[in-house]
Amino acid sequence: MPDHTLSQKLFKSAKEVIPGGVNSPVRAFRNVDGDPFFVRRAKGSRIWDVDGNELIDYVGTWGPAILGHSPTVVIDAVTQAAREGVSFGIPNLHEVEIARLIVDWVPSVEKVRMVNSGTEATMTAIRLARGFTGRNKIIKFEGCYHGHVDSLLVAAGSGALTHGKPDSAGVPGEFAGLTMTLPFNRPEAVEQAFAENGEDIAAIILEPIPANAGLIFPKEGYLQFLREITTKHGALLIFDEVMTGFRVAKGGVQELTGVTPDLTALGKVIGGGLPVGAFGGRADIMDHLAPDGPVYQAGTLSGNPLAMAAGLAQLKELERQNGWARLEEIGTQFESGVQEALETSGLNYQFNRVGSMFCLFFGGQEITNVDDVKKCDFDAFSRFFWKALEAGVYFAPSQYEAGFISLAHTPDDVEKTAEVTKNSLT
Ligand code: KE4
Repeated sequence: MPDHTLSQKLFKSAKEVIPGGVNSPVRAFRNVDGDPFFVRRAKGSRIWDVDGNELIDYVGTWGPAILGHSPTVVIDAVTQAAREGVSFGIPNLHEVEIARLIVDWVPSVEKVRMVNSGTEATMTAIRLARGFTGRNKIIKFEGCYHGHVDSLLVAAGSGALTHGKPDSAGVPGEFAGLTMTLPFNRPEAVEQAFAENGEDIAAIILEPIPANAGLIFPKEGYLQFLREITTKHGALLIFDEVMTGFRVAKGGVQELTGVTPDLTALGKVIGGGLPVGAFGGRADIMDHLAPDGPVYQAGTLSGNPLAMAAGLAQLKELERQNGWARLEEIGTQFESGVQEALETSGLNYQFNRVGSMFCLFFGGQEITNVDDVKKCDFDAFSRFFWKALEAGVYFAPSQYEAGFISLAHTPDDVEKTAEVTKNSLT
């Protein structure tokens, strides 16, 4: 059994001064009924905890580490930028460069604004949709997580789902009442919502490939259906690509599927590991933002030069390496290893993967939305998680999270992971 003495000491101390001992709930390992380890450092596909245990990491700081941890190009870019100034609060060239890159890469984005988290991105996209349409109601889907935005912490995924509290305390009923939460992959539910509320609905927001209730695929034609019904009723379609943006393809899900939203929220990969989010879309909508338009949004550290330099370095390196093709290669090897492990175990668990994002569902049922995920065997998941961790492989500590492969994961890493998976399945 790996030694976790120092992690345990740190966690005890952390809980005295930080709620739950963590700065984000999912890190508390509650879904796997255990205590978290504390990290000392991370490089490439590996992390080392404070007790010296080395782990192959498939969480990748929840998505940003697409090149692997602490990529040299990012460290060099941030170091160079820091020498010229760590924060300005004044327009700077990095902001223009990353905005142009996003506009070039993401099909639906004509203008973009940088913020500091995915939550800020989705929160502002919602406000902008309401300001642009003059309507108040929003549709979201059960199990989709869009950050801790008051109006979207209704039947949310990720940590909210992990902790069995998909509706947060502290969100007034008046806020939640403006959010309709529907089952994903059920067009009839959306048709009914528009039939009953049509002209009051400002927007639909969704993760086009939900990855906060595991990894769930939209049924054939579903995204196009959402595009058509929102257009028909004068509502906006918002893709929350904080997780999928720049990861599943250069232009995200909207490039993969050809379905073009009106607004897109971005985050994670875009910051190279530093705090960055962004939202963008049609220029006629984005021009409603202050200082030109009536919808207010602001941020002291928005466009921070270090964060912009990190994001630019990461995105350019991803393109230079033709990262998406390589991630597909590594992902394919990873998937065949998992499928072989499942065959050996005789378990008919469901394995979903798109590029470098994956989820192993501990159940044989078809997975079409979060209701199906809730039928998984969470005890079996927890046993698997701990056995894999003890064997040196760190998967996301919740059945409701996706896993991430990076360009730093080697064929040997993937081969070892397949072996560990085979030995950890029970
Ligand atoms: P942040 O505010 O955490 O940067 O982004 C919120 C967010 C928005 N949209 C999607 C699709 C997201 O996945 C997220 C955040 N993802 C979680 C992991 N499932 C972050 C991990 C955490 O909460 O600690």
